[in-house]
Amino acid sequence: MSTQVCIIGAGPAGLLLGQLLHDIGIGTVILERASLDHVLSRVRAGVLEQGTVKLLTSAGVGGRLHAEGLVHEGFAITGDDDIHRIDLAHLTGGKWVTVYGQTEVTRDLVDRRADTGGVTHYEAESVELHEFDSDTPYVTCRIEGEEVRIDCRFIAGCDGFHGASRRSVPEDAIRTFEKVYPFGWLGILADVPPVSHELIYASHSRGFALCSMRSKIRSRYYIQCNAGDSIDAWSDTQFWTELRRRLPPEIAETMITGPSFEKSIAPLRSFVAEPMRFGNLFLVGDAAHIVPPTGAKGLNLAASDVHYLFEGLRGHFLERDNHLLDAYSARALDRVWKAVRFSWWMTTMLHRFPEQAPFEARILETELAYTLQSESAKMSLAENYVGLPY
Ligand code: RFL
Ligand code: PHB
Repeated sequence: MSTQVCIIGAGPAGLLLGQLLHDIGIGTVILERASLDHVLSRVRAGVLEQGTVKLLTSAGVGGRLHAEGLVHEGFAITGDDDIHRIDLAHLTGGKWVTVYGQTEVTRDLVDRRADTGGVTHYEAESVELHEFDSDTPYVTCRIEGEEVRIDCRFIAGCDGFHGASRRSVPEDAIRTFEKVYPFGWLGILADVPPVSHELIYASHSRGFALCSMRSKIRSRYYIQCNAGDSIDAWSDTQFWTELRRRLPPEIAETMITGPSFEKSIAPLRSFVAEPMRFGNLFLVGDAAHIVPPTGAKGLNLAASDVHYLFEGLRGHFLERDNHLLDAYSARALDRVWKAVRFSWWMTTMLHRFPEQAPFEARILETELAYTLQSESAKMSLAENYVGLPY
């Protein structure tokens, strides 16, 4: 088998890159370790920047997104008793975000790839990358018990944090930066109307909570939990009780609860690998970087990486011009680090850290108070939340 770009991973990064390339006639094969059912059942991000929506639209998957996505022009940050609205539209000169689940984004991309005849191999086992420091790299794997070799010009490593791509780079060629936070997020999905029509980021003395949604009848709620907590230790009743306690009483009183149909715990970490190019292998999305979900940036960063790589590959194949491809790593990392900083800042300011020194605790309280009082601090928050331009 041979193709121009072999893409490892059929998450949003791999599928979006694959579609953009396919639509301008550049050949791609996507290799995905999991089954299609598994890929379509993962529940993750919910907030899309306008740049992400634009890119998805240009990949031909804007239909359902524009029809069903919820436009949000603001969100709330609450303390133990107080509620502050961050008016995104006002603070950014008219920008907004769209609430539309990653599960739906993935489904739309999977359907579009099938409709346009793109090749994706699911349940590809033992994916290995070879000779990507040459102009004739190749990927091997096992598909339905058969050994397969895919020759290509470039490899796009879109296989997430635990994938094979980053691990195949020699240790002395890569530098990594990591911060693991001493807590996780326990998240649930439930078919109950959201407690508010906008997202609520709750910075409570008992710990952080987030009220988000997937639609007008489906809520996505999170609470900060201990890093080592087991999911079995959290019944629905315990979850709802704790969530209510972390919201100002006037909001908690109006919350409608019901059985959850998805419940999981995500660890929180910041991670960056540099550079994002190794010869003819490019790392894209979570394969190269992870941010804690507090700033809603992970999927959006995967999209901006895809944009930069797509521009580079288009230049190479259609215009015989490599300058954007050569600039990929630097352009992507510039935006990545700004989102890493913002996500770290939101996480640090809004969560409660175990065993925190009293001085640090007061500084963080003051950081939040200042942010909510100062128009320029709120403008900076809003500018980053809606997404820096690219
Ligand atoms: P993915 O989605 O992890 O996809 C990688 C794909 O590669 C496959 N794979 C392999 N395939 C072949 N061979 C191998 N050896 C392979 N190893 C892995 C995997 O099966 C998978 O299909 O990475 P991608 O495409 O870079 O996308 C990144 C996003 O998924 C991620 O950044 C976001 O979900 C993060 N995130 C959020 N991002 C936002 O922009 N806004 C949000 O509101 C938001 N909320 C969240 C989040 C992530 C969360 N969790 C669970 C970590 C909320 C949560 C709770
Ligand atoms: C979500 O809806 O899953 C979500 C929303 C905002 C975040 C993180 C996750 O910051």
